[in-house]
Amino acid sequence: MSEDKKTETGFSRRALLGGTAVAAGVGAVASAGMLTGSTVPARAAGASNEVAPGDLDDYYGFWSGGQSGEVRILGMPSMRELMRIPVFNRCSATGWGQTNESRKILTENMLPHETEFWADKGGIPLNGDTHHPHMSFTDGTYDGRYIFVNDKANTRVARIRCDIMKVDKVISVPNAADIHGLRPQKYPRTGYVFANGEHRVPLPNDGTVLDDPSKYVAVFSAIDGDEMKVAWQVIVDGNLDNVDADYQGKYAIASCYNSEEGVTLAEMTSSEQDWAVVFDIAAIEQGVKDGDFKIYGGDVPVLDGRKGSKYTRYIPISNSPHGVNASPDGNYMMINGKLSPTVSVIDLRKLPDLFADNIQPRDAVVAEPQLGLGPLHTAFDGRGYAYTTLFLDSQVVKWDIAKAIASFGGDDVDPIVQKIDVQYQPGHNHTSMGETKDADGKWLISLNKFSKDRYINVGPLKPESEQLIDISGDEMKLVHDGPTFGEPHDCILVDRALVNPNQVYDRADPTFAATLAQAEKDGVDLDYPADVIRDGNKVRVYMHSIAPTFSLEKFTVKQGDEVTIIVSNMDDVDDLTHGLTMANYGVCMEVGPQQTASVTFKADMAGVHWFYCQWFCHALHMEMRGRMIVEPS
Ligand code: K7E
Ligand code: CUA
Repeated sequence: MSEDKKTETGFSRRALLGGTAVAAGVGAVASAGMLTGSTVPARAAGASNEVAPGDLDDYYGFWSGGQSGEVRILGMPSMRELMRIPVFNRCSATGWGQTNESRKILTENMLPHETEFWADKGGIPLNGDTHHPHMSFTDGTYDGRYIFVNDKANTRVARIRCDIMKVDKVISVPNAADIHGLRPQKYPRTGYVFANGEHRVPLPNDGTVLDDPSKYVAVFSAIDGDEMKVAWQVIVDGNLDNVDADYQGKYAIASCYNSEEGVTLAEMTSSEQDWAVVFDIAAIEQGVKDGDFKIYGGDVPVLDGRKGSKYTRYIPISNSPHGVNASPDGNYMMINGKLSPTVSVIDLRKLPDLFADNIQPRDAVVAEPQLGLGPLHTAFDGRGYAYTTLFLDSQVVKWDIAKAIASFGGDDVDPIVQKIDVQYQPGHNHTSMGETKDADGKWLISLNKFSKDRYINVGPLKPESEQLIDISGDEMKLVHDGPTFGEPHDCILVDRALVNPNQVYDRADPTFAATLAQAEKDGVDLDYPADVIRDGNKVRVYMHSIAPTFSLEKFTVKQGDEVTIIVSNMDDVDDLTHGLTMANYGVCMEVGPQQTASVTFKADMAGVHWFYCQWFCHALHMEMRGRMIVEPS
């Protein structure tokens, strides 16, 4: 950040906080942080998760926001919440869900029937149920490009760009119902994003088939993560819960907790055996090439992967398995038992033989350690140990993968190394870099569904409780309790060296390119506009902001006009965000440095209405405002 730019644009927020000397000092620290962590020594794991004031965290934690519909960024191991990324929700602070740019992203890939359904309901569903945030991979490890996340509530998948930490694509997944499990392809790269339609529904679900569950199907989708378009789908028996991809780029494996294909609780849990379904990616791609599919949902090739299909194999697993986790050595896939006290270990190297029918499905299972009650998810440290959450026992169990295999083979060895109590009833857990081949074995986070007495009472609705466990030594040690809101389900811990967001927007950023294209048509200055363009009863108000002013001190419209306000923030200083609130019109948006954002509303109320900058930016921030004068019609 340059001092010259600061003088051009007035005082930066930093300057306000303590004069130029301090500002320069803070700037220097901020720059060091940008250099992929190399200039700030990594703190020793072990003693504490404390990150002293002014020090930086070692990991980015990307947290699902659960029913809030968000994704959040936590600094780890401090567990400080650093940022919220609105995804499927309406965000009051940033205008996500209201700005034209965000609405374009949220609506452009809706299905035709959804567009029709939402037309008189605000245009978009503004709730979501995020479970599984995962970063894109290259060669088995995180590559810092994107975070993908599912919306179980409205069958969507979103992509977050890690350079600006904002969503750039949202797609509705046709044919499938209620996307739950989601994992990116790890090798050679992402590539595909695998997404499980959890609930079984008729295909097509258009009213032809109704209360006849025997005709419902679950749909597995492979989304092209570059194009954000469904590449192909496979229908399966049973339902689909969680999914993971291998490290070879050959298979994806999903768990099924309802092989009974029931629609009531009793029906769904009646049988002793469910299964994991294995998808052979190359065979499916060949099937698509050979035309062995039907088209549903517009243009999606849907293959039949039900029992007997060459595209899938069904491996019997005890009662209602849940989590699916690939070990970082690339050899095993853990299927977590849930209602069974076991984790079933599938040896991925046996899958070619399974698809060649040289072995029986159960022969692919090489261990099935009894770990405790309610195993849901498993994480890894890269040293041969696995860490499984036990929902009913409220514990995390550390176990030795090699010993589990030996004991399955008949050796008298106990794979269990240690059990540690967590507060309470954990779902997912996650280790630092643990879902990549670079699992570093430093930290484990347990995402607990209940917090009860762990925090001061905030009323009937309690926070979830994430607990940080030091796994760097021989023994697991609980070091920190961190509350979270909404039910996050899942998170990932990414080495900060792999994530390098921008300080300011690029003026050519595609998220507001359409807005600038319209500005160009209107003949206004793309960077420094101060124009009001009337187009029938549509009025486009172009302003730019440089702290502490908007380029228009007032503008006049007629009552009933459709007004679009387009603000370009020309401050080129990091952390110098402005915003625009149109008072009493329910309009508010973030405008980051070098960003353009716009919002459209109907100027129904005659009179004088102040717009103001709602993001503190300058000593004269309160004065950063202007008037919209609405002449009565
Ligand atoms: Cu286990 Cu939605 Cu991944 Cu909850 S899921 S725990
Ligand atoms: Cu600009 Cu506050």
